[in-house]
Amino acid sequence: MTTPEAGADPVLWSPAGDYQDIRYEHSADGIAKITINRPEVRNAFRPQTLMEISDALVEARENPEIGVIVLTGEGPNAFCSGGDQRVRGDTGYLTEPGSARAVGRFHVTDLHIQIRRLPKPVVAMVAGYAIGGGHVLHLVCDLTIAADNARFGQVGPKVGSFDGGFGAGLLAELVGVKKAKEIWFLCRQYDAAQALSMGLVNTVVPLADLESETVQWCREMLQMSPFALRLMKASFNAAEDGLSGIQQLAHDANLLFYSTEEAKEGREAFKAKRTPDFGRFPRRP
Ligand code: S0N
Repeated sequence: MTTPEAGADPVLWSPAGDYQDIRYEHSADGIAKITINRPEVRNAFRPQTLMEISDALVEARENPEIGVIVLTGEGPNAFCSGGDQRVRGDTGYLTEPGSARAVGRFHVTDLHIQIRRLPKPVVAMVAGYAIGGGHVLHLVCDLTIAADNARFGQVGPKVGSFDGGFGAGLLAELVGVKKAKEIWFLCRQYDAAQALSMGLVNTVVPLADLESETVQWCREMLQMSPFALRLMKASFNAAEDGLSGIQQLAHDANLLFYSTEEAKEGREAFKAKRTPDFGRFPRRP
């Protein structure tokens, strides 16, 4: 069990999984916390890290006790510094570097989608650097709570890479196209106050208060209707995600439709091998 830091709310985090690159924990009141635990490389991710985050996200999604998920990095120095350059091969990031079976790809591609598809709010809790692919990770989260020592930026054009997916499109939507191009073309770093003023984060708090503030935001969301939150998240994403965004929203609507007498009449008639009687249901204006 991880005890709270001085000044933090009394959150006792209980281990909820056994991983190598991350810590996965639950609070008693419905918050799941995923911590990238590689501080020696500023919490850079290798394929193993991303697979473990993905696995924890599946648990958090399926677990009915969990309402909100926090994604963070270990220690005060970094949220995440992006892909681990030491395992970057010529065809992507390598799952088994050095071995004949080493295969490169971008595991983070599917993770971005998984975070956006997850029907519960995902909150990035950022202390220190959110850089490169680590910056895109906070972008794809629903909210970002930043410590006053946070620093944000993209490094792709400096280190021979780029993310033209959510890393470009979402960023442009958040801060405007000109600013997004500046961020990518010049690879500058921006401090927490600058990030707040350009709409990149939701709030900035002293480092010592980061976890208690994040937990407070999570607890406020835990008071809300889970299905309304789910539908709002799907609605925000629908425009950006095109047909797959509409699909999410439509399937959510179908989830609700299943509980109506009208939908049940169709199901029951089929099972009873009779003609359905939809005549008693209103044709709503
Ligand atoms: C984060 C930075 C700014 C921190 O600077 P600071 O505090 O001065 O610390 P350092 O001394 O630089 O670092 C401490 C130790 O950590 C190691 N380290 C840091 N970042 C990484 C990293 N990303 N990979 C491996 N090691 C890292 C340092 O080497 C140092 O180690 P020691 O103590 O042994 O010397 C600064 O560290 C920095 O700028 N880091 C590099 C940032 C970077 O290049 N990130 C990768 C960018 N690319 C991606 O993220 C890929 C994203 C991706 O997967 C993708 C997805 C879809 C489409 C495209 C892509 C794509 O490839 O971009």
